[in-house]
Amino acid sequence: MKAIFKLLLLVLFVTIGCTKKTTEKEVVTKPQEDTYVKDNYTKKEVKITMRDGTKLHTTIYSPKNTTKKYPILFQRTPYSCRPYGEDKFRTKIGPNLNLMKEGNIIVYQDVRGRWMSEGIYDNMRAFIPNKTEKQSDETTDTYDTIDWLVKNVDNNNGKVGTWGISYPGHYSTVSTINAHPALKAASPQACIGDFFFDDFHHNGAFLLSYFKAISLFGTYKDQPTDSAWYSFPNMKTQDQYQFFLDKGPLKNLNEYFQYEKLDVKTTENKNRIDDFFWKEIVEHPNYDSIWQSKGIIQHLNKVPSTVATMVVGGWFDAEDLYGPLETYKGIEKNQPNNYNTLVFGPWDHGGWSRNIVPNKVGNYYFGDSISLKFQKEVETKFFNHFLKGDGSKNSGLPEAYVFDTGKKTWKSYDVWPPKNAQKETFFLSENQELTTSKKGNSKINFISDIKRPVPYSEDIKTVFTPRKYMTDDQRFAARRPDVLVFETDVLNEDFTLSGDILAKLNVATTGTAADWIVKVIDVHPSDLKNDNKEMQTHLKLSNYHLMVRSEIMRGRFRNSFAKPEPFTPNKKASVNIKLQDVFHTFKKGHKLQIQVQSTWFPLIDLNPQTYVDNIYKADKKDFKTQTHSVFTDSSIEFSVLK
Ligand code: PG9
Repeated sequence: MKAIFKLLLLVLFVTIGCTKKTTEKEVVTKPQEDTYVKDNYTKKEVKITMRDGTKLHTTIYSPKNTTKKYPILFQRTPYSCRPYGEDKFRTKIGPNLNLMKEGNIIVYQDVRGRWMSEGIYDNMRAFIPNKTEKQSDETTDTYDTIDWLVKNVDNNNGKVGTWGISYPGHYSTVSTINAHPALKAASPQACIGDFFFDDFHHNGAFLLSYFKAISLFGTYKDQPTDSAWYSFPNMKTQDQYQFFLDKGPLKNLNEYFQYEKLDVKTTENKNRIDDFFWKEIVEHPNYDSIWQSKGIIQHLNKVPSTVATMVVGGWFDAEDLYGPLETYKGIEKNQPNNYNTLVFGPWDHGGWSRNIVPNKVGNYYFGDSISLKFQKEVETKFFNHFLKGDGSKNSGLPEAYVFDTGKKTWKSYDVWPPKNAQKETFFLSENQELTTSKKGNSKINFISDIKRPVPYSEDIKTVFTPRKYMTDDQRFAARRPDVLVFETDVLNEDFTLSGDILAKLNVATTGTAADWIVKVIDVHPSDLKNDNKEMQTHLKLSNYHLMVRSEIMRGRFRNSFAKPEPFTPNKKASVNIKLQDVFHTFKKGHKLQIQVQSTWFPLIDLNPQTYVDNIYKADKKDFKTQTHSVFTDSSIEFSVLK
């Protein structure tokens, strides 16, 4: 009896001890930093009036130490300046903790039509050329705000920098266009370039995986509010693949975008859409004037040389990859004398801003403290040079600072892509070979079964936006009959890709419509051991099929994004797919593999595989299983670093 009592006591103490230790641990590590901002900054909230009279809510954090002057670091956002109230403080402000602790004036603004700002929101509001004096767009809202800030905020040194990730990154790009003279530095990061190629669409194909995010940007409001006015659809499942497969045609999702519950028995009600963003997506399936007017890349010929830019992105960013790459290239092309630099690292969406040691994307580990070093040695240096330093072009930072995701090392180049990158063509040959010599002209057939589309991930999950899949192991796909696989022999030397990739497919289909997906994969040797403990248990690094890059082309847009066209059944057709830049060494002992497929579900919505004018309005009867073919004179052109 005594022994049992002793044992129970021991168990009790151990339990309390653990709990106590945990509690102590939480108390000890409850960082002083949680109150750092409140202890070292004052906070003001102002409504700044734009030239058309609209008032935008702006939050200003100023260092309490007023013995010196500071630059203004400014972010415009649709995601709110929360917390609201001059007595409520964020725990972290600014691009990173280094810049927060050094002391800067840090400003956030709710963009027009969002949260506490007045006005009506418009996604990727189009730039208005030849504006009248009172006409406003996002460039003038930025200009008017900067003008007010430098004239009214105490202790500012007259210099402004903008930064932001994703949508805030887009607004940083916008800040450079016809920029205010006080704007000296801008760092658009994972910046949206164009919603027909970023986020919601890839080459016109709809990202069904963004379904939950639509109402965040499409729920109407016409009054300032400090609390969320939108709600997210409740899918009532963790298995999005099954949910969307069961839902069928996209128009069956309209019911999730009706504000009040309607009697959806009537056809009119069933198809009614109240969400203005979903309505915009449904009514504009092609790259028409609506989407074209919203793209920001076309306006990068209006970035004055007074603004230094540092564009930042992640090689495994599932949301905005087109945007940062095209923004950097657009400024290079249009403003060749500007100070314009690029940083691309082994990150997913916004990974460079995280204060964590192990840098991983999904199952794949790239190293420790990569984001922390970027923040301290690159991002902080960039802003200090142009906002506190001499602002010359000799910043000490490279033109292109890029991470080789195969070798897991940083490289600096004075141009991106590197000058010594050369085009090299490989053919998708018979016997699943990927060879530099064209072999014959046969074709490989596969059945594209719309009832069993190729999953884009093995995970059973429901996402707000896609993220992890960009480095997911692709073995599960390689073993499906509707995924064509082409691969090199085991490489006998390192093989480095640096720049974009162009897949030139020659295809046919028994139908009149099809999607084409190409994936570039690094097949790892089978004798590799796991190098990070968080790898999903069903996976091993041994023979890991790392996806390095992937892209889709909705076949109807193969010749024009504005003027779609059907395929002629069983007639050979060319489909070219540009895959975004990579910087990846396929190491000796690895293999380079290409996968080709026609469904990628539910990352992308299902193509009916029979041509309809508007897939968002297609009926169940339009969806048909078809047989597709890939001809073995198809090829893929790489940018190879010699
Ligand atoms: N570009 C990202 C996004 C846009 C729209 C919907 C969901 C995500 C972002 O701003 O994070």
